[in-house]
Amino acid sequence: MNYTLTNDQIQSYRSNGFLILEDFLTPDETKYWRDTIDLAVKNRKGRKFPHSEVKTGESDGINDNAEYFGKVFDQIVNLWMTDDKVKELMLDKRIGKMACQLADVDGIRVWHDQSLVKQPWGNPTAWHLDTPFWSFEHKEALSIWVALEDVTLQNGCMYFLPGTQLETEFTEPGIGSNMDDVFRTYPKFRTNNPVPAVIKAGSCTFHNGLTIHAAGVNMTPNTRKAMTCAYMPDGSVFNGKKNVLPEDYFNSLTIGDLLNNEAQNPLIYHKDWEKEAV
Ligand SMILES: O=C(O)CCC(=O)C(=O)O
Ligand SMILES: [Fe+2]
Repeated sequence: MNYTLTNDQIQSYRSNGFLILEDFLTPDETKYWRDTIDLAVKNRKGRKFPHSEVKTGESDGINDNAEYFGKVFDQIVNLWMTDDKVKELMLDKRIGKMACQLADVDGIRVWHDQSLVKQPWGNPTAWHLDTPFWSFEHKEALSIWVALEDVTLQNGCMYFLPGTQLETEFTEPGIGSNMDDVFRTYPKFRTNNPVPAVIKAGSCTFHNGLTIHAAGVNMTPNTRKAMTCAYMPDGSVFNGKKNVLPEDYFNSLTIGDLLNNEAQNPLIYHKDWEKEAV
């Protein structure tokens, strides 16, 4: 795993709101990630969340229009909670450190991971923001998106609108069937040019959850498999939204509570750990 970031890469992430990292994993690591994640997905038997019976493709209270959204991708959330090998991959502190360096924060917690498989002929992923869905508000929340197969213009690569993270907000434009719905909230970005992230298996992207992004339609008879993990800066507090939180935990929270439950949002890296190691 190439987990070192140059200053140029960090600066590029800060101004553009995303970063493409070629050859993040070695070919052997890529195969291990793909095999491990395939098995963990299989064992979930279509269950979208660890704590409910909702199946991927069914209405989940987060996205409306299940019929359309079910064919955007198969979405299995928090695989780390149901598979120890995925847990080892997702809680890797080297990745946590990268996330901290990009976000310029002291510590980072897992918000949720998700396996995203665009099936053959899968619908495109409409332009959207991530952070407005989540149960906390932090301008530096971010995600890693690891390609488990070669990702091309044909099979549904990610696209980013550079710099938009500096001007978007936490209000929830949602994600619907129309590619351009987000521009009703952000008309000024309608004429911006997107950057596609065509990457080989084992390469990855990072993006700020406030960067407007999308993914293309899968115009191939093959899958497009990606593994992603969303990160919450340590110290973030509950904003009242349920998102992926299990019912019991959600009901126990009051707006303003620190989201520091290790079983739900493990801290995977903190700057202080470096001092302790010395
Ligand atoms: O993989 C996709 O189609 C979209 C992924 C995405 O929106 C994300 O990782 O935030
Ligand atoms: Fe997203």
